[in-house]
Amino acid sequence: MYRGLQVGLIIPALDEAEAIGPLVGSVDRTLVDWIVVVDNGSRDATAERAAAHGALVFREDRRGYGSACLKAIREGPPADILVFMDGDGSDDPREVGRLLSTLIDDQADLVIGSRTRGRSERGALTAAQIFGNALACALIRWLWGVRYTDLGPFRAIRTAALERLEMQDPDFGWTVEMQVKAAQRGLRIREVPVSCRVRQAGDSKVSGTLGGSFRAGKRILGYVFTAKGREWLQRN
Ligand SMILES: Nc1nc2c(ncn2[C@@H]2O[C@H](COP(=O)(O)OP(=O)(O)OP(=O)(O)O)[C@@H](O)[C@H]2O)c(=O)[nH]1
Ligand SMILES: [Mg+2]
Repeated sequence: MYRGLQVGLIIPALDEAEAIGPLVGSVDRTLVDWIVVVDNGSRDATAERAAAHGALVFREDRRGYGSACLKAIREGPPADILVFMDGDGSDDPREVGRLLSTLIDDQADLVIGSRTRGRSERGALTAAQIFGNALACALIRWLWGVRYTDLGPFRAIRTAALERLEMQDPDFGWTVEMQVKAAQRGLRIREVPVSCRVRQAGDSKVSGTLGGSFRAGKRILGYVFTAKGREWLQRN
């Protein structure tokens, strides 16, 4: 509960057995009412460890980061505010309070945790990730006039605002979809610096591999151009 508001934390996780327990266990439960870990068919003990540390565990058979988030939004307990965070320990749960206070104090609808504005541990962000993020943010600024500095996973949003976004991307287009739609619909957007650590254990599924980075980059840039194209078609 944060200043009388119900807060839910959503963590998509795939094969994060080593990192997920300590991560879930270190969340300040005076701020967060419930934690949902969405497991996409992990082959390790991710689900058991998350549950043992107090998370509700959902299973989603449809693979993908966005599918997991959508499952939690649809089936999670009620909340006024939803916080999203990765399951590999890269984001620091101690910074949840900073996202929440900015959301409330600045009367924002969406608060993005910006890793480029915060302090990143050496090696936490790859060159491809930094370049891809900067490019996507520059495009969003050019096309919609909203200035973001990151597409990081760590973020907080009011549930009512999220419903207006009608999120759909089942994969790694999820974060950019939320930010583009927030810009299109004129949500009140803020950023706060967050720190970013090297994943605490386990294997990378995205930016740690060349193929993963390429797929995510293609999906993100593809989303930006498609969104603009659709907007243009609707107007003409
Ligand atoms: N539910 C679900 N979670 C996923 C899937 N793929 C990745 N994840 C989770 O999404 C988060 C981001 O994936 P990572 O592999 O850490 O990607 P990254 O942060 O770009 O790369 P790292 O440098 O390894 O941290 C992690 O919490 C993963 O467990 C998926 O298909 N389903
Ligand atoms: Mg990661």
